Formats: sequence, structure tokens, C-alpha cells
Amino acid sequence: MTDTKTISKKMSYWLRHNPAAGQLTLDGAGWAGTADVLAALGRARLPNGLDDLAHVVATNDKKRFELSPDGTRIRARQGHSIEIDAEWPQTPPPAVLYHGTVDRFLPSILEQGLVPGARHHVHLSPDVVTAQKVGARRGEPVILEVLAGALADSGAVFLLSSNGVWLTAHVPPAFLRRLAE
Ligand code: HQG
Repeated sequence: MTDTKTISKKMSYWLRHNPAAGQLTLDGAGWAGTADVLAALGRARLPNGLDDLAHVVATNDKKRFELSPDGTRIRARQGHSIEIDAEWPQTPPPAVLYHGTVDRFLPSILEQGLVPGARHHVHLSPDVVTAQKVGARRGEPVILEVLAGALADSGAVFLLSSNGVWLTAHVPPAFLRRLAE
């Protein structure tokens, strides 16, 4: 349903990047008041019943949003460019994780490693299929294996978000391998 996608895009923008655009304020962990988000959706002339919002949260393909247990607050699970401290639990990663990207970024990635760019962390996928989807947003996907276990052994911190995305600060080139096609 088109509205669901439009609502999701608007909420991603407000809750990750620009709360002021929705006249919202987020607390330190990224939460906005559910009623405030509903009001912002109304101002954007989008469906703004609590049921519309709950539908977006429940059906979002990547579980981007999280409602507080009592439903009064909502936040994006990750992907923020604004400063928030929604820290996911530090978790020992599996030996290998995956990163989906595209050919044109490889020279720079092989020189600098994976860097967070506009986000707070480098995002890594638990499996190749997920990484392919991430890479395919930009073109023909190229999959990198991340030697996550070894990187963790060398002292890097890995966080696991509640929708299965692994987050870390930087992956140096020595911990990257291009997956054979
Ligand atoms: C690349 C989506 C040059 C990196 C997805 C990527 C994911 C470099 C791009 C989530 C580089 C950053 C995250 C370097 C990394 N030189 N390019 N040194 N290091 N890159 O979107 O991982 O829809 O910030 O390969 O499904 O693509 O937001 O990160 O291509 O889960 O919920 O720089 O975003 O989820 O792009 O995607 P992004 P990502 P959402």
C-alpha cells in the first residue's frame, strides 16, 4: 500500500535525520512521542491514526521502527545520522559477516576499509542474501566477507541491533575478503 511506504519514508527521515522537519524532538535514545509523530503525519496530510502507525511498524520490511512497550513512544532502530545513544548490546560476532556494496566503492574500501559514512556505524549483514539486497540498492551487488571474529579478537566492539543488523565502528582492509562469484 502506497501510504504505508510514504509514511515509512517520512518517519525514517524525521526519526533518523531531521526531527525538526516534523516538529519533533527526540530524547537521547532516539525516542519521539507517538502522539507527536501522529500529529506530524497529519500535518504532512498522511493517514495518522494509531492503527496506521502500528501497521507501518508491524509490516515494515526491515523492522525499521520500534514502539515502546506502552505504545507512547516510537524510534528508529538504527541508521541515524543525528547523534543518539541507542546502544545495542555488545555481542560477540560470528566468524564471518557480510557487507553488500558495489564495484565503484571497492578501490576506496580496499584502501580505507569500511567506514560509517553518514551513519554512526558500519552495517554488516548476517548472511549473503541480506548483503546482496543491501548492495543491490546501488547497482550490481558485490559481496565482501568480513572476518568479524578475528576483528573482535583484535579488540573491535560489535553491537547487534534488534533486527539482526551487526554494527561496528570500522573494518580495516585486512579483515575484508571479496566473496568469490
Ligand atoms: C560504502 C539499509 C567508499 C558502503 C540497508 C555503502 C542496510 C565505502 C556506502 C543499511 C567505504 C554506505 C546500511 C569506503 C563503506 N569508501 N565507500 N571506505 N566504506 N563504503 O547506506 O551498508 O534502508 O550508509 O559499502 O538495508 O549500504 O536504511 O550503508 O555502499 O541495512 O533501513 O558506503 O541501510 O537499511 O551506505 O546500508 P549506507 P549500507 P535502511
